[in-house]
Amino acid sequence: MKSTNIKKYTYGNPVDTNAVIYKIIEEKTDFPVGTISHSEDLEGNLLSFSWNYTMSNHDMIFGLGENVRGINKRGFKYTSWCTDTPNHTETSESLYGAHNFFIISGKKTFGLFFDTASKISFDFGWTDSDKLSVYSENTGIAVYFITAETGHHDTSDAVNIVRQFRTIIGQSYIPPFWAFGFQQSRWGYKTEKDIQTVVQNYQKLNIPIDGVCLDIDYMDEYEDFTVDKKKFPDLKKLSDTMKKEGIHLIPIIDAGVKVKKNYRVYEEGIKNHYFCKKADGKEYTAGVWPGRSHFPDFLNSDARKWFGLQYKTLTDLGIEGFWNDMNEPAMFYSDESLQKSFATLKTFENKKLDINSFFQFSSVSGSTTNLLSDYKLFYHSIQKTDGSIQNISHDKVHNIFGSFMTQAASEGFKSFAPEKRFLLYSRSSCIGSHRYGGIWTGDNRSWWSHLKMELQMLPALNMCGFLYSGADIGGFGDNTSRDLLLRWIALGVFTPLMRNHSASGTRKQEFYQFGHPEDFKGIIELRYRLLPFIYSEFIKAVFNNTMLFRPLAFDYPKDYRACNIEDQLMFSDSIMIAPVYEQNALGRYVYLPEDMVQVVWNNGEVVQQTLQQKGDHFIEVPLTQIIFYIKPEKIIPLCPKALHTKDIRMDTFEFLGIPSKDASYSLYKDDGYTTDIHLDGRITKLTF
Ligand code: MIG
Repeated sequence: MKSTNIKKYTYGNPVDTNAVIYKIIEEKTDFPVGTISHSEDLEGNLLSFSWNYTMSNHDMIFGLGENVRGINKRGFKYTSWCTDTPNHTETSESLYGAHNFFIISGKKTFGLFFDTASKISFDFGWTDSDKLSVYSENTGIAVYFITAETGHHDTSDAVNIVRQFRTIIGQSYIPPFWAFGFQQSRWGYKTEKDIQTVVQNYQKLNIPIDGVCLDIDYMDEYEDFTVDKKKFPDLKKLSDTMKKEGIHLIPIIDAGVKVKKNYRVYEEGIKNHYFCKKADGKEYTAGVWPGRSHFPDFLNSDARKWFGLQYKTLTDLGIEGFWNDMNEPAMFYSDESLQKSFATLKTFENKKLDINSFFQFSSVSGSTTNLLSDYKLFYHSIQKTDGSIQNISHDKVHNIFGSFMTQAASEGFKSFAPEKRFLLYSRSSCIGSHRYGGIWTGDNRSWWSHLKMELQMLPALNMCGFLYSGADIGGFGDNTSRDLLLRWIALGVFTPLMRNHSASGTRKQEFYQFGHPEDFKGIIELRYRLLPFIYSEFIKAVFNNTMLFRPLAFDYPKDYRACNIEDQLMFSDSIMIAPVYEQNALGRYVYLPEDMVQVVWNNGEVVQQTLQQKGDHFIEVPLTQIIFYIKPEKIIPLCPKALHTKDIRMDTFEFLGIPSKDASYSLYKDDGYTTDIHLDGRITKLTF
């Protein structure tokens, strides 16, 4: 790609992460901003790399995708190291993804993408308030420096920089239309009967729904691509019947393959050397849900192709959507880590423990999970473009493992059903996998702070190409509460992935488990009535490389107040959302950066539309309500009520916004199912 605004600099020998699909000529000059220092070994591999930059007082930092803390990421430190971290809090430095793109906005505005498969850390003024530093080691790194084009028509330099970045990383994944419907999930649905009961309960209450997830219990002994016949005697029949009623079943696939004689997937993987191996050439074994397991080498194209084809065993049963789990990869224990633990435990035996040694002792058995020492023990075989094979230890490519599992599934679908769109979302991800699937943001908790965290994370995910995404609504771990769930779906109305999911052992979280389920119904109904709009905006964002969710700073760069708003988001080019994220809140303060139409949705209908003036307002928001804002010149189409996406009608609309003869909406329509997707000729202009 010819661009004077994107410059690429390479240090060491980077492993191909498959993040950037446009070839950008490497610069030989010095890095244009800040200072880079790096050292290499004799083979040119990176030993260390750092970039240091002095920030100006008002510089803000946006990006880094899936991470804790605010929309403006300044003041804390973050580490890209894909981690199974169900108990994360606001001081957790690593979550499930590795999304190394951010924008510094202020005195100088530019974007940076640190393209590496390995660990990298970002200190955004944590150690020293005006110092920004990025540190990495291992093999190599490509750094992309992006500045805004002159004379662009975007609302801000940040929007323009994101557009350029998204162009070089390639088009984001598009799921089928039904995937924009509501999905109900729980780790704990064990049998066909459980699934039918969930669906019946939703149907009884006339709450719209389009999907139910199957968690690990549908499998036979947690073996990938098997079905437990005792619990699901005829999955094909179940799936077909459900589909007729407008419900898709969405099974989970885990990264680890059970070590078990005569289990086909295991045997094929062994025979063809598709699993990751140790230095001694034996398959690496770690304990995950199936017990002792091997990990497919997703970085090896033959293994990847093989694994991708396995999904056919389930698509042959009528399945059209999947979620990929445990692909950081999470490891509960390994032979090695257990041995070490046992050995250490022995040293405590028959000793009189004092308080220090007691605490050392009690931490030993819990210290076997996700160890760097384990990640160093197994290898990937990557076919290089010149035909040679590169064997590389996992720790050096850790952050792309989950991403390449997503790619495996996607390439599988493409090979056996090239014209069909499948739903796919993954727990672990890296920039690059945004082209192959969506993500959910991993295990969260039924905490108000995690609702707010999702709100603040959404624009950063969009910057990095992840458009089909969302958090576990209601919270995965811990017991949810009715008010938290209601507030959370009020945000979920706008997230492309809208899924209620919870962990086994927690309070049941389906909407019918609470009093007055009609309150939930009223909110889900808004989602369905907005779907033609949400879908149109999603597709436009994919093709135009724009963000569905933006910080106000991106739309009102000259408005100092707007730039510092941390709890409101722009959605598409017409809406501003201001979710409530606090317990027992009567409502909240909202800042309007310009005059906007306030829409009040209550109990399944629009009850008020009023023009509100630029400035600060306190709005009361009862639990049954969603309040959002439309820009004055915009109108939003609402389709008639529907219980499933298949029943959504795109021929009659009501409109939200101020009626005027000039107002129109550009609706995108397609079949929702095939991979034939393009904007040309598919846009209808809707007017009042
Ligand atoms: O160690 O399959 O994030 O959504 O319900 C837990 C059981 C494994 C983690 C996933 C979660 C899923 C759960 N899995």
